[in-house]
Amino acid sequence: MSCLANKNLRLSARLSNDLAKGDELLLSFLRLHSYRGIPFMISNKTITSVDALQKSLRRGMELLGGYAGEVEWPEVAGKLRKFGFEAGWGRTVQRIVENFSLLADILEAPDYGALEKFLSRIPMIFNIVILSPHGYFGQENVLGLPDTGGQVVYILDQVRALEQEMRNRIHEQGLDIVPRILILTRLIPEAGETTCNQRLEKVQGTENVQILRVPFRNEQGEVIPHWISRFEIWPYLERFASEVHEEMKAELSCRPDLIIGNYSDGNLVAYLLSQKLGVTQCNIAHALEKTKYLFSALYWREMEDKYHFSCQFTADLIGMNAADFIITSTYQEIAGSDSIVGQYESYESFTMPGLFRVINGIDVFDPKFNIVSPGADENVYFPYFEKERRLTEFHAEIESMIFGATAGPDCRGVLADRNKPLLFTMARLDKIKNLTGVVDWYGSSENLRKQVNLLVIGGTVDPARSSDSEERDQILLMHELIDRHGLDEQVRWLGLRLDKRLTGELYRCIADRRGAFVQPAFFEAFGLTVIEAMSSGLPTFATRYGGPLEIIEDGISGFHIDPNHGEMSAGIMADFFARCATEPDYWDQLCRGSLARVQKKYTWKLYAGRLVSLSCIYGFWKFATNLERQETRRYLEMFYNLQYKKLAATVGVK
Ligand code: UDP
Ligand code: LCN
Repeated sequence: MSCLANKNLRLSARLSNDLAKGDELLLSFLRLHSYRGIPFMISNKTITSVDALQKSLRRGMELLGGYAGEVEWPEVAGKLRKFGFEAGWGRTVQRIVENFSLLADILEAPDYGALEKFLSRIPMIFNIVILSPHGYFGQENVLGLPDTGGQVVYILDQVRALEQEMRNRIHEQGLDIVPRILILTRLIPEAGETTCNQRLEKVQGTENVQILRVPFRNEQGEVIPHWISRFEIWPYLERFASEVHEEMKAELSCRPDLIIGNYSDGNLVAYLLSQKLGVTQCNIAHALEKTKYLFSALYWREMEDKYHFSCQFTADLIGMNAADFIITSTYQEIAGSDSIVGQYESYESFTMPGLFRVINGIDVFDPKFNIVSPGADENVYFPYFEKERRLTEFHAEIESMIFGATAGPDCRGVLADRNKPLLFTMARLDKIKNLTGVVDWYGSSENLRKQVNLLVIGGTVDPARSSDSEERDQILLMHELIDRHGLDEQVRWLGLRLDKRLTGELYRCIADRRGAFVQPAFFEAFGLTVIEAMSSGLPTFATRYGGPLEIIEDGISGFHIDPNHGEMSAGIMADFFARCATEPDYWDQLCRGSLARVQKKYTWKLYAGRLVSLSCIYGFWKFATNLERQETRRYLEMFYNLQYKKLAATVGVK
């Protein structure tokens, strides 16, 4: 963990140096602040120098010494304006004094802690644009569709938490501004049972957050009607970015204060927009493909037809180097662990033979990296024993989903023995998620089969209904495994897309029966299902490759399993259930451990507070280093135009 501390020190040292060179920088930054032409904090006419600012701060503090702490800004505004202050310092006198004195201290002696605190209190973030082009971005009926999983859940939870945080901060700053968030995604005319063909959709549970959808177009300008795999969207992104720019301008009627990109495509579009508008760019990877596929750089040619990694890794390099800051869900996502290379680390140096050789692709010690872990929606994923909150109205439906006596088009297998606990797994039916692996381990383990039933939710049961070739292969393999091991009475496979509240209640129903959750992926960047299950109180077994290695403390808040050693993993699960049978408190012990872990580390409230603070801090950082970064910007622009565009043109437009 020491490298992260180092990063903060480096950032701190640079900021302190810059400030030591001139508090002018901070003053110029403060003078920039306004909202739709109304200045905040400092009047440009009265406070024109650092000396004048220091004097005004002293006079301001003296004046406010005569007021009670709870007196509000409008009452003191007239007097403070005479010293050159405008709204934005705080709602109450207590807060205004705190901020005056913080700034006065910083101007006396720069200190990173105080600077960070002060910067995060400056009113800066009112409009946020979030980019997530690929997949089906919707609020219902989408999870489990190809390319559609945790990223959508993450963003929808993120915007709720962010909006709340922005509203609280704006209120505390004494301002009367309604924050706005726009999620920009792709409009898919042939949207099936989803709303992805609608241009604008309000996000439930928010005041002012919308999903704005913009279609992909071919070179002739015709709208592309169908879903396109995330591996094949590269030729559409530049045009998408420029249409997004127009639509965004029309919707917001001002420049956003922050642009957040998601995944390789969203980060590339975020780069194009941020560059055009000069807005702070934040990147979130979710899951970089590079480490998911063995030797994906070295053997890129062999994989090019299917995955187009030449485009994706080029886009990644541009996005991550252009970003003002990057947030990751875990530490290992940046720098890896003893047994696995970090997702970002894998971009440090690599070769794609015949294409390029990358040296210093990214510096994982760059202070732009920050760990800000997501949570699981606490209104949906709460402990099974909170009886009064339970959604009992779903119980009959859940009962028939799990134990229904007939299989149907969305279901295979009818459980013969209803008394056994359930081992539950759920994911998109991608190869990497390895749901077929868990069915194979289960089928091969007499010990596990004896003790539990297996419930699998993922994909569709009928291969003809899948539009994704990788998913189709997995569906066929799943059927083959159920046949081969004769599992129709012990495995229930559901190809359903559940409402999130139903999913929450399902985890709890599995906990009622003292079951467990298993996440067997070959690699999982973070793993929202892992924290959802843990938040419900379910003991969880999860892959040791990726985020779950950090989320779970082995044997305390769950268990690590190795997807490459199925027999061993099945053994760990079988031992757990055997121990629970003889030692009933053992299950409760794991349940308590899981709940404690998520409460401490994985909540959206923690996330939103940190992200808004970082946006302010890096907003200042961008301003402070604007000139120094011009060279990098030019290099990236060249890389984009000469390399990326050429590669994207090789992906067939369909
Ligand atoms: N999910 C779902 N139904 C499915 C598959 C997934 O509701 O058939 C949800 C799941 O509850 C979680 C998200 O989709 O909220 C998956 O996120 P995760 O991070 O586990 O994996 P990803 O799909 O992003 O790789
Ligand atoms: C994508 C993934 O593959 C998951 O591991 C993450 O949990 C999800 O995005 C949300 O970041």
